Parts: sequence; C-alpha cells; structure tokens
Amino acid sequence: DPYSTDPQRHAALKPASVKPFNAETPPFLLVEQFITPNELFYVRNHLPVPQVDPETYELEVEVEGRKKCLVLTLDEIKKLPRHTITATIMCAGNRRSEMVKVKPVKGLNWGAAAVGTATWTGVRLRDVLIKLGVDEDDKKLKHVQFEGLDFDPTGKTYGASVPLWKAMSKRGDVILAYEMNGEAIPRDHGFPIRVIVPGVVGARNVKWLGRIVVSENESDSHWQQNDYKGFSPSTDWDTVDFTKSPAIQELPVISAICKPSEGEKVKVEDGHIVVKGYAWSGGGQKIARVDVTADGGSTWFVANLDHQDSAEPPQHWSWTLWSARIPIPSGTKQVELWAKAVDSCYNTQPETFKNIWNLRGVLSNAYHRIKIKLV
Ligand code: MTE
Ligand code: MO
Repeated sequence: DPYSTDPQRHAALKPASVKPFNAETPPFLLVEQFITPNELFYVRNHLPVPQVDPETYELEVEVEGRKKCLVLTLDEIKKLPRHTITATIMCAGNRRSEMVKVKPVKGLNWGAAAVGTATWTGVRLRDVLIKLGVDEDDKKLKHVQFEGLDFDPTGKTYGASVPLWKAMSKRGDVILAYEMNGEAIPRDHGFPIRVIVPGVVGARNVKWLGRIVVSENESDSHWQQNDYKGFSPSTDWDTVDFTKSPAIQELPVISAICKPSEGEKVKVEDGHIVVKGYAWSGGGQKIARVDVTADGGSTWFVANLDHQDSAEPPQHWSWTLWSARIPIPSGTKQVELWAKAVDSCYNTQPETFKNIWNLRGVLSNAYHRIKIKLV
C-alpha cells in the first residue's frame, strides 16, 4: 500500500477521500481565526505523500534546452534572502457539492472549506531564476513548470505551471516556501519545499517540489492540460476539448457562510442572528464588500469585514473574514441566507449555479445559500 507511509492527520479534518487523502476543515472552525492552524488546513493530495529526507533533498532548477542548471540543497535555499507572505490557498473544486445539485460532475465532493490561509516563508522564485540567468524580458520563455516528488504507479509526477511573468514579477510574490505558520511545512502540505503562487488556484501551488523548468511551454502534466479548466454548461464529456480552454490560474471572487451551517438550529437573540464567513478573490484582489440577505434579496445587509490584512490590491493575497447581524421578524421558523462578495475590481459572484455549471465542477462561486431553522 503506497499510502501506508502517509502522515497522521487531525481527527477534526473531514475526509472527502482517504487514499489519496483529501479532507476539509469543519467550516465553523475555519472562521474562528484568520490564520488556519497547520493541522486543520485542508489537504488535497492526488497521490501518496512522498517521504523526503531533508539532508539529501535537492531542488533542480533549469531552463529547457540550456546546459546551465542549479541544484540547491535545503541549506542553500535557506541562505537566500527570506520572504514572508500571508496567502489564502483554495482548491478549484471548493464548493463543488453545491454545483453538483444542478447536474452531476466529476470530482471530489468538496464543501465550502477546501480553502485556508497561512503565512508562508521562503525565498523568492524570482531570486532563484535570476541566479540561474533567466531574463524576465526573454521573448521565448513563457512558463515556469513545477514537478512534485509524488508520483503515480507508472512513475509520473504531479506537475503544473504558471506564467513566467508571475514568477519573475517582484509584485507576484511567488516563493519557494519552507515554513508554514512559522514551522517547517508539514508533510501533507509539501515538506520540505513547496511553491506558493499567491492569488492563483491551489493546483499550481506544487508541493514536495523536486524540479523547476523554465520553458516556452506550459507543463504537459495531466493537471495542467486535461483538468482544472472551465467550460460552457453545454459542454459534456463527449464534446469536451481540453485544448480549447485556458488552464485556471487566478480564481474568481467567492464567499461562503461558515457559521451557522446548512440545517442548523439557530437561536434568535434580541431579534437578530449572527452569520459568519469568509470571502476571497484571486489575482491579489481585496474584498471590498460582502452582502447578506435573509429574504431572497429584497433586503441586503452589508457585513462587517472583521479581519482583513492591510496589503493593497493587486497584492492582497489573503481572505477576509466577515460577520453580519441579521434582523429576524418574530415568529419566523426558518430562513434561507444568501451571501455574495464584491472584490476591489467590483467583480461579484454569479447568482446561481445553473449558468456556470461545468463538467469538472470547478470555479463554483455562485451566491452561497443555506437554509437554517430558528428557535
Ligand atoms: N502538489 C503536489 N505535488 N501534488 C498534489 O497532489 N495538489 C494540488 C496542490 N499541489 C497537489 C500539489 C492541489 S489540487 C491543491 S488544491 C493544493 O496543492 C492543496 O494544498 P494543501 O493540501 O496544502 O491544502
Ligand atoms: Mo485543488
């Protein structure tokens, strides 16, 4: 069993699959603190967790077709200038379980908590690529490919790529991280080195990084080419052509209600209930506003943005935690709550899933709607 050497996990994580291990944080715990504790951070593994010895670990960095390459040990990486960022990582399939209600899709049945926020410390990928001699204005080089040390039974490793401009931009804040919330990165999250590409879908944040290749081309991995792409609601598995859609990079604006949860009995106090959640947008956009309604949109209440980091867009990599105090007319037995967020580009969420449905169940960011009972 290739999974027998996987690490121990916290009992509170709610598994979506066990081999490979995939699990999310209980939503009410997610909004208890701005920084998600390492042991409660959602896990999304496609393959067994590799066992990496930090003493012999080496990272290869190269430009496709050129002789010169860099081989860096963990100590050598740690000697480069340190850079720390706070960034939210979210899976492209977060909230898929709601989209599925329109029509089935292929993918893990994620709730609203395949997302988390951490402070990440490492070295700028830009510094490493400059050391290798990469010129950010190079006309030919366009992508930076990442290979993980995790592999499938045929020996194929997990892989993904991001555009070279993102990797080379000072404002892109892409780092080769060796710390998550002040500790060595836990095994499930990419020990000893993981690339953090803030503002970009989880799938490009390659864990257990083994090799970096600067290239004219995107990664040819399954996950870059034939997965993690969006399509029209009318595209099905017979008509889909993965070459026709771009790989997801920056994610669209999203929000979710985390407390209360669907079906929960909530006590009305002083004629009000309190609703809490998160909101986030990709590409370094910041949350400008979150609106909540309990009457199908006749009345919207503007949520308090309880915790937001001070970074300005387009370098605002972390989520915003919010809460709203919603008045409830006396005698009301149940309500449906809706939440939607607006980001600093004034982009907002679609109303329903019907017209954003796609066969992989990604980019599932319609208004979050939950029904609760009142007592
Ligand atoms: N990197 C490797 N090497 N292998 C993987 O399976 N999964 C990706 C990404 N990086 C993955 C990976 C996906 S799809 C997501 S959403 C994030 O890691 C999840 O990161 P986490 O497990 O630290 O939350
Ligand atoms: Mo993911």
